Amino acid sequence: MSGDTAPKLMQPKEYKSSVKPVWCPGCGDFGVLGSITKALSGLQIQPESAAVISGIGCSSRMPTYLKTYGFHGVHGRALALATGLKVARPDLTVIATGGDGDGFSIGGNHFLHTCRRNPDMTYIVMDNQVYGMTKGQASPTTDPSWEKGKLTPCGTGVNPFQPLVIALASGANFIARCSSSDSNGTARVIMEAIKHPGFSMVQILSPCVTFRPEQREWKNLLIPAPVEATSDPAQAARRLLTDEGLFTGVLYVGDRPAYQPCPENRIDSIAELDEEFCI
Ligand SMILES: Cc1ncc(C[n+]2csc(CCOP(=O)(O)OP(=O)(O)O)c2C)c(N)n1
Ligand code: SF4
Repeated sequence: MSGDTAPKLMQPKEYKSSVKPVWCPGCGDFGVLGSITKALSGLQIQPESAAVISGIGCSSRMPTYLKTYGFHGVHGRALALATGLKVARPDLTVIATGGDGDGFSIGGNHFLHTCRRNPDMTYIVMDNQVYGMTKGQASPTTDPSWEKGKLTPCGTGVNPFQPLVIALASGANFIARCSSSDSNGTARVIMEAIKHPGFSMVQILSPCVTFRPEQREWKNLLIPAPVEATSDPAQAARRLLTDEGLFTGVLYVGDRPAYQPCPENRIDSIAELDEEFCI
């Protein structure tokens, strides 16, 4: 066979776009960008076969820095956009990316229902327990005792949102936690998440060195999960509720079938779509 027709072997750096990240030096999101490119290269997904969709936030800039298709959308709406794309183009590898504010605050309702719907896509949340882009307000995952939030100088006083417990309870089929400081380990988990059929939730603890400099310590606190992933939701719930958010690795893998749109409702052309909206 002529080498001309074989797909090009892609190295991780070839998935990066020519746009230079504007993240603060030392931001954990650099590590996540590296892990995503390693995962895409590891699976040899061609850039035109993948789409990375985001909302708004520092972490949501991710699609700009990748050579795949991408869409930097509206705050909190990455999962709605990504689900629509996956339904219309099931052949694409769809990855949604963003932050804890984008995903669990304004996007919280979409998060619940995407876990429930179980479309075949991967959701990467760079969790830094703060709104980085808007200069340091508390987010849903902020510890109540953090007293440096711009709007909460006495701490939030409310329980933090536990994204993985909520993902499990809402029906997510693949649940993992990673650290942005473990580039290769995180790349391996992202590869597993992409290969897993259904909604894969990957929380990556990714320090905001500007507004939460103490998070630089995370790399010394995180513990690789000492057990294999479980397929028993009750066992996964016990683990997630007792690990204090510090275990990393694939923590739960279920076998619920991925969402399939009804073929009878399929719309293949803009003309058909126009007709749908005619009144
Ligand atoms: C509808 C709307 N509301 C609020 C904002 C302001 N805003 C932009 S980014 C952001 C939060 C970002 O935090 P997070 O998603 O955790 O990402 P990070 O910047 O920490 O990576 C907010 C509230 C907006 N852009 N649009
Ligand atoms: S503000 Fe925080 S999250 Fe945003 S780029 Fe800087 S370090 Fe990263």
